[in-house]
Amino acid sequence: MNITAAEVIVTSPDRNFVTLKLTTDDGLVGWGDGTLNGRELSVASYLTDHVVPLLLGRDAHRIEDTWQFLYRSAYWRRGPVTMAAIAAVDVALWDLKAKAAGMPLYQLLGGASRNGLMAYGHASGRDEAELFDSIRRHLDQGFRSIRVQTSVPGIDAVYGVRAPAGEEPEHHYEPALRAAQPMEEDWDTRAYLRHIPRVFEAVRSEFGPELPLLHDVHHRLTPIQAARLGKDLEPYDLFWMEDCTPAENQDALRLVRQHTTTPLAIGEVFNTVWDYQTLIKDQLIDYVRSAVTHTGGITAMRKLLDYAAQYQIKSGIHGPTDISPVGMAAALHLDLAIHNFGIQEYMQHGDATNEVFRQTFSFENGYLHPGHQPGLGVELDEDAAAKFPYRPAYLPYNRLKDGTVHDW
Ligand code: KDG
Ligand code: MG
Repeated sequence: MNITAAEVIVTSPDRNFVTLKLTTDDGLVGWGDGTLNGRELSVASYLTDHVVPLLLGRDAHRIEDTWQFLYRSAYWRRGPVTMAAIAAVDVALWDLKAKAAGMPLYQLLGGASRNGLMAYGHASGRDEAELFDSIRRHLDQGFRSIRVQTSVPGIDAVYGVRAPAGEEPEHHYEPALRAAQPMEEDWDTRAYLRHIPRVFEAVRSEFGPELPLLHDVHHRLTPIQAARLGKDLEPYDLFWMEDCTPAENQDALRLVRQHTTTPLAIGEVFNTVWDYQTLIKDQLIDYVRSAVTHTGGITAMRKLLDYAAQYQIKSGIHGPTDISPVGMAAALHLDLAIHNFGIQEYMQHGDATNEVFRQTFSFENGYLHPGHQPGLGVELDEDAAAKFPYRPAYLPYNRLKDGTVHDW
């Protein structure tokens, strides 16, 4: 099964996606996701200019060898662009192998370890009434675990708060706004730390003790501030507190951990197992948040999650809408096969994205399933993709009241 063609497709239905298409001499087609939100064309170039020429004529069955070859022959290691490009190749190869075997990918990864994948949705509101409505809407859609984000008095624009249903399409709050410059948002740590525990107190008293609740701090706190928030949230029994502090310095999480029993999730901006070495070995976290798309694909994620399993650390694979349906499907097959599955993030894509990416995965009663089609179960419709050309889009960034740039 040799690779005869490799092509990078950049399309922008609701947002930009970078997709790798591999074709083999058996006539099979495999798809990989290389989308890196806000920096999409760098991965497209890495693939087109540097990787595609190396793939032509290679045996598509040799997944591990191709992974090692791309990782080591580049000489320059790690980094989001490289690892997203390797992920695109790796996932496309797994798609091909599973199609060649006539099996859904999870069968090649060891078969199903469960019947479905508990998914969490994103509820948010500018005030309590909007937040409660959003939670109810998500419960009506079938979600049984909910991420809670709200506006904060004293902050004009906060991460993760979408306009209520009816005012804008659900997917429209997306942070990668189609602007020529990154949007500026503002941040006030003291206002945030005062407000968030009150929000969770209100949500718990309205929705009861059972509903799993999650919260994303989005890298904004110092370790001691994160420790305080974790302690303040303990009465509300969170499923996890995500990205409470930036973790280039992995030891930062040690301080948070010493102060709170609120479970910690981290890793959506990481791209290799090395970013987790201390975090996992010293049991400083509870959930691994990497995306298959940003962490070298199925091959690398499987190894990372197996390492985490030795320490009773579970998966919480990144699944916002900047992961394409191809990347989502890869996550779902892996989730189904591994033993240490925790939860899967699920933000539904918009209609235009679903028109470009034909999917077979399902969401019922709070559980996702990748479906039973051979391969990933997602096919890109190239005619539909061509209707949505690339448009530059940046993620927002933050400034403090005095004008200092802050983590977003
Ligand atoms: O591209 C950035 C988004 O993927 C990120 O902001 C989403 O934090 C996120 C999440 O938890 O889904
Ligand atoms: Mg996050």
